[in-house]
Formats: sequence, C-alpha cells, structure tokens
Amino acid sequence: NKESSSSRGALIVLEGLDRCGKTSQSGRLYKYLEERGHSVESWRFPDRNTGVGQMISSYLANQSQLDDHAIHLLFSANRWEKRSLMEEKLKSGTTLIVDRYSYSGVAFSYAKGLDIGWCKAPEIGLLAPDLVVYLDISPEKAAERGGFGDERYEQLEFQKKVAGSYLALRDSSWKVIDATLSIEDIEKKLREVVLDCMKACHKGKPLSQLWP
Ligand code: NYM
Repeated sequence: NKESSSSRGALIVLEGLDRCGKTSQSGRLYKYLEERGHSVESWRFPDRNTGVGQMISSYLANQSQLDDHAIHLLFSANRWEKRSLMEEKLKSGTTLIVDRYSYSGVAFSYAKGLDIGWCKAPEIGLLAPDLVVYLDISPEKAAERGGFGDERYEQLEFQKKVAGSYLALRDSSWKVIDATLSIEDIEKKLREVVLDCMKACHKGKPLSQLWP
C-alpha cells in the first residue's frame, strides 16, 4: 500500500561512556519494538564479525598494538563496510538501533589527542542518524559498575577525556538521558524519543549524511 512503500525505518544511535548501560537499553528497546510488530534490528559498532572487526577486537583486548590513526581508520572502515546494507535496511522499512556509531569513533580518538577535524573526515558520507541518544553518566559512576577495566580505554582518567570529547560533539538535537536513573525509567524515556523519531521517519523525513 501507499504508506508502506513510502515509509522508511529510523536510524537510532545510542552513545555514551563505557558501562553507561547502552547495550542493555538497546536490547530492551529492540524487544519492545519487535513485540509491537515493528520491523527492527539491533546493530552495534564495532561489528566484530567482519575481518576489520576482528582486528579491532584484538586491539581492544590488548592483543595487538596499532598507531592511533590506524585504529581510528579501522573503526571508520568498519562502519563503511556496513553502509550499503544499512541504507538498504532503512529504505526497506527496517528501523536500526545502533549501539555506538561515528560519535564514538571521534570521541575516543579525540580523547587521545588527535585533531577533531581529522577524526571526523573519514565519517563524512556515512548515513546520519535520525536520533542520537546520549546516556549520561559521570566517569566516576561508570567506573564503579561491574566489568569496567576489562578492555583498552576502560580506565577512569581516559573516560574523563572521552566525556569531554562527547561534550564537544553534542548538539541540540541529541536527546540526553540520565543514565543513573532506574533501568525502567531510562527505558521509558528512551521509548518516547524513539517512537517520536520513528513517526517522523514514516512521514517522510529524508535520509541524510554525516556531518550535517
Ligand atoms: N570505540 C568504538 C572506538 O574507540 N571507536 C569507535 O568508532 C567505536 C565504535 O571501542 N570502549 C571504542 C569504544 C569502546 C570500545 O565498544 C568497544 P563496545 O561498545 O564496548 O563493544
């Protein structure tokens, strides 16, 4: 029918510091939308299943060393290798919930001291999210959560720098949710902003590209 042929899925991105709760929230959101009959998929970056993703995974586990610029470009390449599939899915009406995206790419590398313009450049032309949700937690609180410290970057001093990078990247379109609220309260707020965004996409909001 007319509506389904013209309506596309929404590109929803969750961002935040390590241990902010993104992964549990994207899982819960996925389940909620799926149970309501929406066409939806749960994605994450890095996607560790590709060849590039395996190089990234070994770097994060401290099993390999790479120049800061080189790993930055691998993270970006990992998004580029999924770009056409992403566009296909969105155009065919599937909403994508994406756990980390280009903002993580820039935030973590900028936190190492790389030039922010250089960090953004390889992301130009990737699909722009329809919604960016930032799960806001202080680096100190995040560090207290279980599992922190298992991978490269999961150290308090570095996370403080990443928090600063995110602040530099944030714009007024981002929805910021307090990540120290209860799981249920976060979930409720997340659903609200996501459903609004999906409606706008169904009504014909065009897909656009980074950086707007
Ligand atoms: N990360 C993630 C980056 O440094 N650049 C990127 O482009 C992306 C997508 O990888 N500490 C970092 C952030 C995380 C780590 O992510 C792995 P996760 O969500 O823990 O799998």
